[in-house]
Amino acid sequence: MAVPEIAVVPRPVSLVPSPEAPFVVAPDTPLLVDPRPELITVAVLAADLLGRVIGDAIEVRYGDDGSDGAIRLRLTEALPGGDEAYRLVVGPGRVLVEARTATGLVHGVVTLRQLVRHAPDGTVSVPAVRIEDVPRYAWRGLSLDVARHFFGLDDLKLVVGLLAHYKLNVLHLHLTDDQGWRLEMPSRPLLTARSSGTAVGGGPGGFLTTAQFAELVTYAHTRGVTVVPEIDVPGHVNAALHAYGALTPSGEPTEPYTGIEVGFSRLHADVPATGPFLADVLGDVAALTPGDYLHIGGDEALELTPTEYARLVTLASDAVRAYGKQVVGWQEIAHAPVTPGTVVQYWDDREGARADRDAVVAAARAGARVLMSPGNRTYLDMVYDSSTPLGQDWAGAIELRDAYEWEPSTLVPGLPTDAVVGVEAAIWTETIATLPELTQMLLPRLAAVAEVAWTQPERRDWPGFRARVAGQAAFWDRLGLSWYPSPQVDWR
Ligand code: TNX
Repeated sequence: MAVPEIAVVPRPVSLVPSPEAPFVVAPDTPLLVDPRPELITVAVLAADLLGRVIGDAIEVRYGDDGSDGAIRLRLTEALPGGDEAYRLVVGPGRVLVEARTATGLVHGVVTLRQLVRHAPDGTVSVPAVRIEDVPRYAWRGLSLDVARHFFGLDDLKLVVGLLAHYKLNVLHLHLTDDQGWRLEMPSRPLLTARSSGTAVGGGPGGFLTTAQFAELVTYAHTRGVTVVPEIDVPGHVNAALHAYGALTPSGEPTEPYTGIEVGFSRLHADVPATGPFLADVLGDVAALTPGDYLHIGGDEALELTPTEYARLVTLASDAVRAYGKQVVGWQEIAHAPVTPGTVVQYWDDREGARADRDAVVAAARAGARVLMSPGNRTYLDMVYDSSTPLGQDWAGAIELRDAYEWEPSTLVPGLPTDAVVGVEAAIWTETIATLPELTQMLLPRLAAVAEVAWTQPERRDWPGFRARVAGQAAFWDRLGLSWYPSPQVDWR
């Protein structure tokens, strides 16, 4: 099956090809915008994104002289849908991208970028089309574990670019775990001084300075992506216990950990240093984060009694809210008291976790929102099949079709449909140490999860996705990215 002439991923709400001639991109095709501050940033980004795919610099011009042959970005209130909606109209004489916000315009530019064609004679063109689009879910993310193996600012920027290309809007960073602490904490300098130089298997580790984190947040924001930092407590804390011995009952720091077991480390509710530690690190992270959400982890704290677990999750959640942020936590936090608005991230869909499932439904009925990250669909560190050299398989093998063909709203029986806030893929990095390894696991499955999150269920179908995603290979190749040529797709 050939790639359709117009192949957008994720699939838009409405896409009507026009019989008109395509828009031909000339070396001097300008990008026109009103000189409003919020538009200048998006125009510069658009010129960069389009310029790179077109293979020529695109000049931004402020104001609109009404001339033919231009690409226009325009803010308008007269568009159905919310802040992320956009409309893209391409005809022989013009390209018009309209949205209510800069983020909507970024989505439109990304769609435009996916439509660019290179003819053998060197002509660059965009087929005539009219596209109206708006996301299904407000939260469309990727959770990336930079604790087991560290990925630095340049790698993270590349990941943000991929997220934006598939209209994903959250980069959830798993910044702390047993093996390392990856974000400089002004109030607790020993966390990175003592616990950033380790990683799984004895790798070099590393950490983001506060300045690098701020740079990443801005870079992401420009591309419509919000960074949601995770400080994982009360389990997964060996890096903290190694840096600050006062957090252990004996007062002695623990040894560094470079293995891949989970569930053995823990905070202690009755250790006096615990409360101030949580207040300090969550305060630091809140101060560094303009976004509304902080993730407190809460997963796999296997050594705690339910009562002590609830005490510690409540302590962390109260601190997050005191700093003006909303709480996100893995599904286990549903066993602790959950305040309305809290986002519970559903991940373990196995038989053994049915008690969590019931607790998640109860929390949602009490006002929590649920983020869907089922391990057997969206955990992109799972192998593709038994021949995949990297990854784990505790949640099963996930081929491309498995990542695509599932429905978030009916996954958890009894969950109110409107409790689902979105879909987030996750990639844990116990077995993944380099950027090529990372993108090999992300691509093509990230595109599948993005379509689950963005596209209405009645517009999704596997044969259609299978044909359209084949067109993405040229883009990954142009960026020099390593990706997995799933045998389920005819990549040609
Ligand atoms: C489970 S999913 C974990 C992580 C591991 C991952 C490996 C979750 C909330 N916890 O600690 O890295 O499995 O796939």
